[in-house]
Amino acid sequence: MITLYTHVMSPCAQKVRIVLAEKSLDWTAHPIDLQNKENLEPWYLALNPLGVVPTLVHEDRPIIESSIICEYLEDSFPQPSLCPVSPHARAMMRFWLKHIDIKLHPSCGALQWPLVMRPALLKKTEEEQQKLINQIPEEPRRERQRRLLAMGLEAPDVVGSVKVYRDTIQKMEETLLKQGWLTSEQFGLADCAMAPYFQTLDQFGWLEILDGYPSVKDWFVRVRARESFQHAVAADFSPVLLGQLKNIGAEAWPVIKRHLKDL
Ligand SMILES: N[C@@H](CCC(=O)N[C@@H](CS)C(=O)NCC(=O)O)C(=O)O
Repeated sequence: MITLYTHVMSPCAQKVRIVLAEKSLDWTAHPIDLQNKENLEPWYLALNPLGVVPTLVHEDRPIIESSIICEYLEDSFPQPSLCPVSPHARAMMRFWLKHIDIKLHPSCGALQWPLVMRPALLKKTEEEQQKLINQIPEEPRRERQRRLLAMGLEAPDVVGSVKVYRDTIQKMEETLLKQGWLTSEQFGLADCAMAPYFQTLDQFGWLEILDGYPSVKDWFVRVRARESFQHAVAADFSPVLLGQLKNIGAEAWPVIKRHLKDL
């Protein structure tokens, strides 16, 4: 009944997988080969015209955009609830979802894409590379990928992305000093949506970025200990894959650290 077009390392797909696990829903995974741009093939664009993962298909209807998918799952399968009760907490939930969609996600992409996707694209001829990039439907994403392909972590996008991460962590610390989870005392959709962006830091061995933010550190320890996270995210990272990611993360860390110092 539920199919998720997904990729192991996609934070947007991971957040949906966490929600599916929190709700103990059965679903089928359809992995999309992002390294080889299967997401731009006509059959996939027919499902998701933006050419990105995830796409959820439920009762033969595709739903796109990860935050919308999460809210759709909450509406369709309300128990156990991941939505806070009070109007203020619900507004905060939407604040976090929006912040993640428009700021943190592109920033995570600017840090992860050069390390994970760029090497596969660099193996193609320049003509093939540009042909694939030209097919990306949205201009900002297309031009950002062009810069990241050309310059890797030296692209101008990277310093701004490190700042967005740092500012997000600061805002989370202020919030988590007052309450257990991002929107209330209950784990909720905002926590599900935020968790993958810390998986990205963790997989590259960059959790030092949390030094000085004890509440955020503790939040991530509690997120990581949840069965949903273990099942929907951690289980997809084999020791071999984690070893590779830690190595490329360690190589990149001096650049990230330099940007952090410059903030
Ligand atoms: N706003 C979208 C963003 C989805 C997105 O950027 N997905 C990435 C993986 S995390 C992707 O499919 N990238 C493929 C590409 O850029 O070519 C959502 O929330 O679903």
